[in-house]
Amino acid sequence: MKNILITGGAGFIGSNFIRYLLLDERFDGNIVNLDKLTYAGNLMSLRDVAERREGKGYEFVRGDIADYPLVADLFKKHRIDTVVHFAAESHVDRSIHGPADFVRTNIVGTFNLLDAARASWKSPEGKRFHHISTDEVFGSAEAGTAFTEASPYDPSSPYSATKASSDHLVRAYVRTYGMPATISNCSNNYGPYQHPEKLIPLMVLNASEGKELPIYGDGGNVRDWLHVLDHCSAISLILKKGRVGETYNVGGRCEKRNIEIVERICAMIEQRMPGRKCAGLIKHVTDRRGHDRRYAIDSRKIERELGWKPRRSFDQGLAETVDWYLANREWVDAVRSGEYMKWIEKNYSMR
Ligand code: NAD
Ligand code: TDX
Repeated sequence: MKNILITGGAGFIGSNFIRYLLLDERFDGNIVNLDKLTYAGNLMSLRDVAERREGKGYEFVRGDIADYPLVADLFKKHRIDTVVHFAAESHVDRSIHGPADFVRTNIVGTFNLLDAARASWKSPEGKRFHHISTDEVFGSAEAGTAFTEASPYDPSSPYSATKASSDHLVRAYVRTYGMPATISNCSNNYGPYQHPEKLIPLMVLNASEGKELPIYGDGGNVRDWLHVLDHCSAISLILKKGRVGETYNVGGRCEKRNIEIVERICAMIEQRMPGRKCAGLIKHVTDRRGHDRRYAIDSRKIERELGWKPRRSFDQGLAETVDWYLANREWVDAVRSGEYMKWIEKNYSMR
């Protein structure tokens, strides 16, 4: 792991992963962060890192993973030996309203990266392609069951169908071309730098601003929550010790109903903002189409084979996350405002 191409490193999990690597004193590799800076990518999430490390083992490139010449050029120029592929259109609701970008980035983009790696890597020795995927590829889990690595794929949304498709491409490249690849399918992440379109940051910010808290359907849908830094530690372990061709499921053993999460956030906001009353803000709205009822991950394989364990309890992680969004208004305002995109257009031309 010397010259790492990280795709989607300006997004939620990618930016946390880059910080995770660069804060580790034992890490002596070089990182190229390739990100298109869509509405979901935000360089402010890496401002501290860039100030200290830009040009010193860290480089940002604004570009599209679906642009083959660009990707091939980066492999060559930076002698890339490792890919950690986060870049994706990631929001289920957006995929329902406009699936085309999801097909382009999640399927064509992943294909491009695989093909550029195939063309560039003459031998699999010392190379690794790690593909970040999701538990949503398995569809909805029946009560009492949890997804294993052998669970059948049964995606419900255009988002999860495109992620499933990209997983299949990665596996096909392993079997057909001997691509030294691994895949991880992770459950719902939470933590700092997550776009406020997603449940937890949306509810924290709306509750703190006295805005409505929209719960899809009856609020009984269950997600399995994992702190983003516990996901980062899983990815790092897979890169170091994971077996080529294998898939690892990563989850928090932390199933919660959406309504329970929102009620907890309300209680935390009321505690932190005396006078604010949140219960009346909860509003049940029309359900998401194709809404999976429950996700649950069985992560015994990564625990057993690689010794991974999540370190943060949900109580502690959620409280820290609520505090982070309340303390980082500058980041929130930048993500929400069109001014930020104008600044990006001015300072970062597309490669
Ligand atoms: P995100 O939406 O916060 O970030 C995605 C990043 O990819 C953004 O910075 C965006 O600008 C970039 N991007 C989008 N299209 C691109 C393109 N064509 N070329 C280059 N860059 C592009 O997403 P996230 O929540 O950080 O998710 C990262 C990965 O993890 C995704 O592959 C997602 O499917 C997977 N995942 C996410 C979760 C979760 O709970 N957030 C859980 C499991 C798996
Ligand atoms: O306003 C809302 N109201 C609501 O009830 C939003 C935004 C969400 N929800 C519900 C839908 C889901 O049951 O909350 C749950 C979580 O929703 P999201 O935050 O949109 O996440 P989800 O659809 O579960 O997908 C997330 O986890 C898996 C990520 O966005 C995916 O990229 C990842 O693969």
